[in-house]
Amino acid sequence: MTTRRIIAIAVSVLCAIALSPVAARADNPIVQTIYTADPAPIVHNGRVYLYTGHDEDGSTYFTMREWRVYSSADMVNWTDHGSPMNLATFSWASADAWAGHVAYRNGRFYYYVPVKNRSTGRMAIGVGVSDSPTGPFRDAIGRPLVENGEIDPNVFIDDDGQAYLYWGNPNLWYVRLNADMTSFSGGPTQIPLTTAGFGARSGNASRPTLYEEGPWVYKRNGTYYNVFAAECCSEFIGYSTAPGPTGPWTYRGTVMPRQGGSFTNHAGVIDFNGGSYFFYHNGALPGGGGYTRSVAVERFTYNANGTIPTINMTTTGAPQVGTLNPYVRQEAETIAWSSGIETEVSTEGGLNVGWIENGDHIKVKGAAFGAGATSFTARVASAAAGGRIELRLDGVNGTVVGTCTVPATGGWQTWTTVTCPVSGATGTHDLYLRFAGGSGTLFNVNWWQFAGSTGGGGNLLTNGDAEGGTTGWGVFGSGTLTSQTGTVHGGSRSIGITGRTASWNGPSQNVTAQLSNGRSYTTSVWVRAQSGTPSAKVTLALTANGTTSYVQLTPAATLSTSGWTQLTGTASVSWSGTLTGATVYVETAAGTDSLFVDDASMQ
Ligand code: FUB
Repeated sequence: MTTRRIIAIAVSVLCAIALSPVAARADNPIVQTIYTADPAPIVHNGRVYLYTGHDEDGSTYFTMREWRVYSSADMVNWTDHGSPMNLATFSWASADAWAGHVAYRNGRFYYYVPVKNRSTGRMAIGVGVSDSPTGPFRDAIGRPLVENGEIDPNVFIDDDGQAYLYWGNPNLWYVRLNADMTSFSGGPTQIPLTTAGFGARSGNASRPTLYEEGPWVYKRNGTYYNVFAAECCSEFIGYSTAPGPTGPWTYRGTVMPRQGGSFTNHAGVIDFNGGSYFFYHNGALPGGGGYTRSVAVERFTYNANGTIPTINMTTTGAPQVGTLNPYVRQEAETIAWSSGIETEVSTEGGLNVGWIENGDHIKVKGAAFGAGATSFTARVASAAAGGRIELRLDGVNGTVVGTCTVPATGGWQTWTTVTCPVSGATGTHDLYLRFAGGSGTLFNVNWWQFAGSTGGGGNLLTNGDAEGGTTGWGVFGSGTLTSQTGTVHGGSRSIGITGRTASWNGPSQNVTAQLSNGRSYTTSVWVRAQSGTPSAKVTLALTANGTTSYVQLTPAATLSTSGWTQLTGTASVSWSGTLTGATVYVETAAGTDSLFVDDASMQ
């Protein structure tokens, strides 16, 4: 029996005892499929990417072999992107994939991590690099960036472009990184651990201040903050502030008191979409503790004078930012809460959900069905007998709005698409995919998507998933469209465009007949560069009464050649007089790089 299975049983027993409505189910910790630790969140292109360590099941030490990455646009539904980097990435490392931090610069992501150097037996800081926030990362320099036996790297890039790498336990160090982010100028410098700077600890002559490990340095309104794990064991989270990135630091007190069943804690702080968020870890999952930790998040508001309020751990977590669109393809591994399931690498790209047994479930929070869904489609595979996906609202035992039968497909990675009717799914609800069937493992799910009637949230775009070749697609301006099979976001086909001669040229669809004046539309298009790192967005050209105007349907985001970027946004569309033309198209801010487009929707 796996730990996940024990968790599933423990959770369902607790639910039965408490008899509490499952709709009120906690959303902290963020990840339920594995134990995660040492959160390191960053914001990139409108999403939060959360990098974590991975505590192995049943660990009795910090047994950690890989790092993991999750992302979210709404702070409650988190997509599992798997492992972007592991110990084998660093040929010179032997163990201890401990607390890391990712920094973005010049189109690349740099992942700084502490690992044990095989040849010296000491902890050293390695640096991975990738073109994509979800990896894969490769060893950037083939050796430790810096090594002094200490841990927990954290990078801060100041407004003047100078990057600083901080790390340390028991001391606190920094070094000035060069613009390449993989070398440094000057030597490692110790930040004086004074009691004025980091608080006084009693009864430990070798550690006279509260600073323990895990520095997290950032700047807000001209003040530099260092939020750190304090006074092991158990640790609490404290913080200091300074007028500059290297000090002098002044201790400001407690951010998060000792609590949560793990003797370590580890902070990550970001601002996202107008809110401030504090990430930490605890032992809250069944089987959890000091070596089987879980990452969680709380939203907070700075005090008017810039100080950080005391933040306590909760099981509810942060409130949702916006809603989830059930009418675009959603990865099955996009999860607010799950019970019993695990994730694994899929042959169709990304991850799929697996190890599904009777009674397991996935919750996604705040699915905006609008005027109503009419059908549900899922990508499924089963080497066993298959089973059923029950679509329930607001609770694992909530109203059933549809049931999809999953057949045997002859293999756990032999994928087929199933569709079933849906009725009664209107407005915004927490959606539960409850899995049912016989005994043993039932089936896998790769992705799912609802469809709606006209005006009820259905996709205005034809063949948005590109599985029907180039049907429905045209070119805005110049370029050549092809149906691609080698590089796809989902399914087995995408749209490719080459030969663009202007930045505004791109794959397009005519939606003149589908638009309603004054309505708000949510657009989502997955795009990938065939060359370069262009900035791309989705635009709507509206022609009414002989005049053409342009509506930006999504914010611009930087593309890469190594991964897919979701362009998504909500915009109001209105015009005066008679609409004679409406074309949705993908364009770039500059240049004529060739692109791939897949899984497009507008509703
Ligand atoms: O996860 C291993 C170690 O535990 C980290 O490097 C520390 O920050 C503590 O959380």
